[in-house]
Amino acid sequence: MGEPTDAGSMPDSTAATTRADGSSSPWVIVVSDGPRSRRRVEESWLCLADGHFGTRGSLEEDGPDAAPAVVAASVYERHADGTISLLQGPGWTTLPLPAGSPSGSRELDMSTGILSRTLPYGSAGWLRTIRLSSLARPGTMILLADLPPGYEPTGEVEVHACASTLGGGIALAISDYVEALPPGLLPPMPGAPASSQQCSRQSVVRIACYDAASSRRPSVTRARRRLAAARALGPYALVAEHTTAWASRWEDANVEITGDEELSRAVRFSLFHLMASVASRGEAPVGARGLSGLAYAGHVFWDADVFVLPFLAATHPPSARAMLEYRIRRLPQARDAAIGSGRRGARFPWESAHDGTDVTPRSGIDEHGTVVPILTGDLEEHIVADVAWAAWQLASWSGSWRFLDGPGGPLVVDTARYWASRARLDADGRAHIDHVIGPDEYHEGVDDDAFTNLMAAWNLRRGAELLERTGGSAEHAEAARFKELAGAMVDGYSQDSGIYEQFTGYAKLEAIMATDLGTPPVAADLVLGRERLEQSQIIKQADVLMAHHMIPASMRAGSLAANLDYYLPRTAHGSSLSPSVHSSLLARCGRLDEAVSLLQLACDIDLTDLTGSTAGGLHMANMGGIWQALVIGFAGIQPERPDENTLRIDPHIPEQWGELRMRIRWHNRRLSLRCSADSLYVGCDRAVPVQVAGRHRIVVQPPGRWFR
Ligand code: IFM
Repeated sequence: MGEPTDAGSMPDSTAATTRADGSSSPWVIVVSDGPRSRRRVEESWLCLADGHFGTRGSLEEDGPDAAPAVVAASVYERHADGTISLLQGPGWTTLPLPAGSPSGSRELDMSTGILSRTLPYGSAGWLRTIRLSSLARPGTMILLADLPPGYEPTGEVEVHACASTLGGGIALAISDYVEALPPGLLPPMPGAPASSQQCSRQSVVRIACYDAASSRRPSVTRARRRLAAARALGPYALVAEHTTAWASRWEDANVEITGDEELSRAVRFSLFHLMASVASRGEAPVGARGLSGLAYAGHVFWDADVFVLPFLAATHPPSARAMLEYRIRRLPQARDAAIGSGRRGARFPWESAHDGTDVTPRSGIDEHGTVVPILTGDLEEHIVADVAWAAWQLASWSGSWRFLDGPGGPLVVDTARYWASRARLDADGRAHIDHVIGPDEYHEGVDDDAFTNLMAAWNLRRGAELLERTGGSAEHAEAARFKELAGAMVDGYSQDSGIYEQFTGYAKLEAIMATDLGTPPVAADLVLGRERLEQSQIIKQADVLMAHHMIPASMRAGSLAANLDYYLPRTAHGSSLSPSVHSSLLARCGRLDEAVSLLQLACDIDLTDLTGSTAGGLHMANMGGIWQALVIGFAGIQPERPDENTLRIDPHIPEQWGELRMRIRWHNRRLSLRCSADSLYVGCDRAVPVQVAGRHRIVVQPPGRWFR
């Protein structure tokens, strides 16, 4: 069984979208201070991160109550029971306000990455704060606030360090001082006359600078040095460089649905948190909840490679490259794992943390309090091909072989070697992969999971290509073996039905439909119980359909519609990874109403805490999936090879949306697209060859042109 299911409890939280005066902005999430029971969810929504450090959006007075305050990418700790999770570092956001202060509201401006707060307070009438985690200078955080009565800033630099049992840690140098801030930095004072808004006011200026390291002591000196540099710059310049950095990220990544402000805001909420969660240099491990919470212990799953990475490959390639660097640097452990299981090549772990060994928990507690084994660490092997796919994605969006011919090559070739040693040939020469778990974690230890086999065959073929590109005769011989094996791989496809059987024996299981259990998303394991569930056709998330989503060119021509008809009704969406992928596929098939409603479901997962799990952090894979549904599904763009010389665009846009507008980067070009039900505009900064809806092939010259 996989780890505890994502779907479960009823929604009890909704991020507000309008302010008290009724105004709204498609760039702003407004959160009125809610009941204490919603605080943990609000902290996830309002998390601020810079790719390296994440600070949950706890209230200033929440103090030690907050869960957790600050985490740093790749800084983990080992607990007494041997489990490994992200280390919680010292916080920087506490102010001495009385807990239970009268309720105010907070606004996360996603265009600038600034979280502001206004609350009725003391004799001054209001207290305002703003915070940011500088995108321009990672590791530097700023809090500006009206001076609370009686507050004594330390003026001194305080230093805190928090050591991990794994040898690493997080260091903080922090200072507070009081300064008369120029108007405009803090939000306007509600109800105050314009003349008073123009006054400078005595304010708290807090600057907090971090250093972190996964396996050595963090450097307090470096944190102090960062602090000195930030103090020398001052709050005005720090805010300005941060907002400029966010503006430049949105230049390449913005998405807008012109006829639907709420959907635009929900999509941007996803993109904002994706951009904030991934560093642009070095290595970037992206946990299932990014830097916004501790659920899944901050471990890295296929969520990163398959769901998050394509968005970055298409909008900010340095971050996608940093994510792959995380995998590249852990190839030695993946090679050891392959050898340790009697295979060759590289076997990436289902869950990983700092050092690239497998950290998947071996057991969990079910809803009856019984200890149940968790088998995903042993059996969910498709992660091996997913990593190769991610490397290929970066190359396909960038239109260059350089990464694959260089440092990325082993991610594809060594993973192919793993499959070559993992597959079993039967007496008829057909290749099988026995005893795995596919993306559908409701069925364990199955043989010939179609997704796993199709991805393994895809991986073998791509590995062969790279060997042929760069190798000599030994490599050509190995490539020939890879291709032969890929051709022999069974895929469960039936010519008669047009359906891929999810795994051997799936068709004979009890045909229960998801709607028999409730309205998806349904935690079918809780409704049916594990034993009955395993004997049923109910699936947790896209499995065969996941292959249609990721490697459409490898699937039998025309097979998507029939498989969607067959598998969608059997899908409980018991994982947050599920709705967006189905939305994407439905859009490709022109089933737009259903596609829109699953896209909405995906947006609701965090914004309404749909499954009761947002308190543990935001669902990064779902957020990446939302972008993929829009770009791959609705706009119909899916680069599959580095050497494709034409950008294929095949939009399917609902009438009610008006235009779906998006910025992407493709083959070193910056593109801006406007897709509607009956027209398409392609804007570009350099000439770009495009093929629209499989028909026109034309080279679009800057600044762009319309297609109708
Ligand atoms: O990786 C996912 C998996 O596909 C379903 N269960 C949750 C994991 C982490 O998000």
